[in-house]
Amino acid sequence: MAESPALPPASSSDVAPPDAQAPLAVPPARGAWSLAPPENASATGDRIDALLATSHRFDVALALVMLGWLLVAVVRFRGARKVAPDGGTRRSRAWVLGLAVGVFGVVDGTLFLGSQGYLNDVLWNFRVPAEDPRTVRIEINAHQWSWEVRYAGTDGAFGTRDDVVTWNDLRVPAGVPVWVQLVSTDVVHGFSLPAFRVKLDAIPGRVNQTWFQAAREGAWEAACYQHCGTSHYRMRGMLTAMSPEAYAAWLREASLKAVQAYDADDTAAHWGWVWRTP
Ligand SMILES: [Cu+2]
Repeated sequence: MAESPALPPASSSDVAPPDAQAPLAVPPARGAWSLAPPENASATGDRIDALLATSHRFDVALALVMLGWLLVAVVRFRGARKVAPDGGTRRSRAWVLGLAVGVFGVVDGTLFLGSQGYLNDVLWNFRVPAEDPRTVRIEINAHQWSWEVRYAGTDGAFGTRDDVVTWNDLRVPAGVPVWVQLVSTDVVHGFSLPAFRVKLDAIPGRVNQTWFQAAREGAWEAACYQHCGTSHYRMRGMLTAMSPEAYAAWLREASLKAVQAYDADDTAAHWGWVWRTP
């Protein structure tokens, strides 16, 4: 990750992508008042959801204990004579300290170990996409304000004439690991696939990476989760998970068109890099 990716000249972000502002077939939004996380479309998203649910259970339990104690104290000591505060006895202080450390250890320890397990098993476990021959590799370049997505095309190599480039339109096969390497042309952006529990910063001069696997076919939103300028809201893309056959057919056709439309002088189009493994 030490090298900087080959980024296009800054002016290329001024060139409006052909279809970046075209209306997207976004599925209807859920109710604004829903507290539930978005639909989980990822093969591993249930681990994040379970961790979140555990965290919420702790929140509820601790809030109940504190509110309960508050209520007991208000009722029990109602009208009590005012006494000067004191520091308590050694014994009472030890009790409070022990309780605080115990609650902290159980709550934060559980969440820490759960997060660590998810990171090691899934998020940082790049052996999964590296060892799966079906893995699809995608390079994403974030702009103010759109996502430019590059596929290696039928030859499987990046930076060649048959590279497929799309704007705000991610296509992946369902049931297959998708390995993403992400850069930014201009400012810091936040690449986010809410239905896949994916969030990753796009930082100029850095290649960040993540991977995910669509559990089924469908279409979900891709968004920028960091306010990156006045038109931040326009960085709305779609991720479409297709059957592996449909994906292969789409890539073949798009690859063919890319070769026909290839322009060696269009320097802004040549921002891809040779795929690098960590
Ligand atoms: Cu952004």
